[in-house]
Amino acid sequence: MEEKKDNRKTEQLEQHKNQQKDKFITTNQGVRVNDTQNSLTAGERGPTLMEDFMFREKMTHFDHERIPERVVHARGAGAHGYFQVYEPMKAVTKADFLQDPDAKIPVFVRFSTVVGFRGSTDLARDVRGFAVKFYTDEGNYDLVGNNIPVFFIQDAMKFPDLIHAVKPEADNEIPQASTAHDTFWDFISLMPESIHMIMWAMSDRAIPRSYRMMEGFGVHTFRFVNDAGKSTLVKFHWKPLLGVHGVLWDEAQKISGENPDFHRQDLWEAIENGNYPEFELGVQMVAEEDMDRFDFDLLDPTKIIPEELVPVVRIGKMVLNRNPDNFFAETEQIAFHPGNIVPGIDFTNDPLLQGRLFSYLDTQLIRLGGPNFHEIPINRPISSALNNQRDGFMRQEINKGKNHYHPNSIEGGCPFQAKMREGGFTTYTEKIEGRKVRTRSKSFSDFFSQATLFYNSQTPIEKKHMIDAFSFELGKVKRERIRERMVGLLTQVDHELSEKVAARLGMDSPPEPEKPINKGVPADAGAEEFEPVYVEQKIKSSEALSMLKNPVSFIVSRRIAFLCADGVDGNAIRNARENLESQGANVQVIAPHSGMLKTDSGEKIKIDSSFIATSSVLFDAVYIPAGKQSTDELKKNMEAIHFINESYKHCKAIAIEGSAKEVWEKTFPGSMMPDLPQGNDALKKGIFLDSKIEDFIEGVSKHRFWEREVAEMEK
Ligand code: HDE
Repeated sequence: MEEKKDNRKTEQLEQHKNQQKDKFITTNQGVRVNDTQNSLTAGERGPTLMEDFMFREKMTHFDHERIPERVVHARGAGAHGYFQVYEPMKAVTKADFLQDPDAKIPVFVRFSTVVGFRGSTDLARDVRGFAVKFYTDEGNYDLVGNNIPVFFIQDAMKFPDLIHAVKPEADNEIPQASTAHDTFWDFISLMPESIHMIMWAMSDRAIPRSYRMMEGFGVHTFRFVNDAGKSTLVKFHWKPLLGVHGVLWDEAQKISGENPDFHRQDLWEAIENGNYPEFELGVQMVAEEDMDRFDFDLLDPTKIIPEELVPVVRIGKMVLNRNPDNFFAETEQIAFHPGNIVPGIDFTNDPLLQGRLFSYLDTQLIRLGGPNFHEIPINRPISSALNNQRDGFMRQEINKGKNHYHPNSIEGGCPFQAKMREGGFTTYTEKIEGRKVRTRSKSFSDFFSQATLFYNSQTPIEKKHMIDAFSFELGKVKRERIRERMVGLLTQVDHELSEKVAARLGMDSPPEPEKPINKGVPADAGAEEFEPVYVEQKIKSSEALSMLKNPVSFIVSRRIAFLCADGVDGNAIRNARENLESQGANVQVIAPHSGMLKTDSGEKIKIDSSFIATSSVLFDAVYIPAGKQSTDELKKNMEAIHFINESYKHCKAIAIEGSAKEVWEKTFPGSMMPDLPQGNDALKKGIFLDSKIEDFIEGVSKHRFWEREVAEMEK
């Protein structure tokens, strides 16, 4: 029974799959094709004939192969999996998929970048989309989130402006998949409400190590509604079991060149190797009557609820365990929509969410070519979809009978409307009164306090990365006045931050602004356009906002480069490799040439990549085995030296064994030599000189040795 529930979407998709094995090529009309290499011509060297239906069909289909890419989130990667709730959530929601801990609810997840085109790079500094479609018994539920819990703007009306500003510039379509240009920062510098999100976007959250290692957030406040019709406000979180890890910006840029598909490939390979990505679903729940007890408005999507104020309760787990069979059919054609909800979940009046509820259905009509996109296999619910909607481009369903209206008597009134007790969706009966106005609520006017909270919550190294990010991004901005405005905004977040960024941009340090701190939003807030207010915060720093204060160690699926050359110590390489692989690490042998490596005892080992075909930035750690001849060759190899140098700079664990120490010395001649570990402090420095393999394993598990960056800064 359990297994059956898990497989229902897969089984549904199965009906649409075809197998080519042992089959003939046919036309789309089913006629077998005897030659798909040559067109039909009048004589061997004559013109192609109009009647060549095989050629025309093949070419016409090809000519129409592309569909418009998503206007945002164009580049993505997807996976199938399932979700299981831990305990029935009956007390707060009647949603059926959140009741039975034995039920595995099929899901499809699509991770994405926002800005770049479909063919852009995975490692752009960008927000990541985190969209989950739950195929529940009560219909599809889409949780269309991001890996950052807030958004740039408060009202959907500004979304087209935001996206125009961030996309490549209008005249020359430069730059690709990047925020580092004038139009983006021009817009941001004029939109102080965006500054909280900007702080997140300039943090290492925006350059994740992997889709498997990032959080997801529903962003808006939603509602749970229980059987009694009682509503509880809810914020959704996805917590990755591997923890949240980023790469360095220098690495991100290099990965973009070395392997623009880095995240896509990582996700695919993890699933192929059985290292299924896992995320816990967390909820922050607030009783409806407590809605107004915060320093900010729960309807404002530029605000988080700090976890110190409302804890995240983990209510279930999602496991991604199957790669798609066809990228286009599944990952490209999947259509998400925050308006796809099920009984037990409902919306709030967040003006960003309200606008999204229009946009997603609308965008699918152009992207997927008509109103029947719900019939595309990946979009079909596993519960049946039945109504009086008819016709339209590419209709798949054959609706029998005369009836296509309601009410009707000729078919006995079928299909029926479902009462609430029969599972019919009924909107939460929120009481609303008000005038029609085109304005922003005053309760949305505190733009800076949570940006400051975010900055204050970071470790020094995370702050450094943010300062670097601002310096890079604004360093690419050509117009002085835009940089000045941005630095001006940063002074409102944290004066020291703005001073540091200003110094890196060669600008004078702006004075510390007056920030009259209010208890609550004052009555005249927002009287002037863009006039921010500052509200005293209950908490000054939140542990949950820092990636480094929440470390999770693991070695499974970490990529470790073994740098070798012919003559490497065969025993050493075998032992280390076996140890690491038994822990689930992904060991790759890198050598000056491809093919086979000859060890000191003449044994042959398969080389995974030559130096020229790979790069240090594609790995998490480095191991340099002993072996006199191998050491002598690596010492002379500039690519090997560069590999080690860069791995050190990027704070990775490095193991050096026996004679390989000479390669290390060649990498860092004279005073360039980093301090080597003394006694037992290898685990502090991340350099494992003839260390026990257990120590190296622990080091790799730590992800990075950021302390090294601090030490280098202090030098
Ligand atoms: Fe989206 N967004 N968005 N967005 N969004 C789209 O829908 C939009 C926003 C998010 O993998 C589009 O099918 C508006 C917030 C994800 O297929 C489009 C506004 C959050 C994905 C659209 C927002 C998101 C999209 C483009 C402001 C996080 C990719 C293609 C009012 C909570 C889903 C499409 C996938 C995609 C509109 C803001 C997440 C145009 C108007 C906030 C993960 O409909």
